[in-house]
Amino acid sequence: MPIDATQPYDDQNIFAKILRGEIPSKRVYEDDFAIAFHDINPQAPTHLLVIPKGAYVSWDDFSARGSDAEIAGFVRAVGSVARAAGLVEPGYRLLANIGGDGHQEVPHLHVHVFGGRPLGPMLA
Ligand code: IU
Repeated sequence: MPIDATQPYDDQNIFAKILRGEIPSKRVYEDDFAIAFHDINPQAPTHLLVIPKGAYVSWDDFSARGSDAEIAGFVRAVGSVARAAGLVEPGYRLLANIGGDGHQEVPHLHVHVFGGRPLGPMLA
């Protein structure tokens, strides 16, 4: 079920538990600002999720409350994850689902990284 992205942050959400290591994940990257792990239901040969370490529900929440260092660090982390996954030359797709109409299901901000095959035109 899509979430209301204006809700307060719930520290019991599944990605918060993955971040704290309370639930296992196939982690591929970590730095001061972000972690990345394999999506459990991959939609492409490479399907990773990058999440900020801070407690943010949505892009709006992150851009309003996140520090410049966190925001810059997260953007760099997404780039590093794509690079480390070997996706720079063939190309890849980034996607962030936000709120109800965006069909966001997990209330911790995350960016999907898709790659490993031609992805076709973007679907709205
Ligand atoms: P969203 O619609 O952008 O919120 O999608 C959430 C994604 O998180 C979706 O692709 C799930 O397969 C993925 N996921 C996961 O990787 N591990 C989990 O424990 C859960 C969801 I729950």
